[in-house]
Amino acid sequence: MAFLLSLLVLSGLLFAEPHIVIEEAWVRAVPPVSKMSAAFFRIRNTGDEDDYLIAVRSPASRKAEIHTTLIEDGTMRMRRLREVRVPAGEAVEFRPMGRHVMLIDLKRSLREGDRVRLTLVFRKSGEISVEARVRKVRMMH
Ligand SMILES: [Cu+2]
Repeated sequence: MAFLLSLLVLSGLLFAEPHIVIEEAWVRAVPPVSKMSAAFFRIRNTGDEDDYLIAVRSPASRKAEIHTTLIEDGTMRMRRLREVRVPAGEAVEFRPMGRHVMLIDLKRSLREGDRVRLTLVFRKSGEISVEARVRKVRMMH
């Protein structure tokens, strides 16, 4: 019985799992006085099970939060998300005016061309780190 159970668990691991790839990661360049910036990327799940982005860390800032952008009464607002589902076989975009990672309390300036390490934490896939390129844009979020 125990053998059968472990076989079932093993086959579950072998045949149903998320496979996460982070593409086109970049961070918005900000003036040296700024204490906040935002990071963007695409999360692709080529596996056959959903996964969830639950946290992000970066050595560039003391805090990083997952946000979404909404228009309420004609005003752009941001709301913190507890997690973002990445469905099996699909891709989720983080981009200006939409979902983004807010880098809060920056430890260093972010100039165009710099590289910033982002560590994305997934419920099933664990931690995945990428090097994001700093780019200049006009939009705020
Ligand atoms: Cu934000």
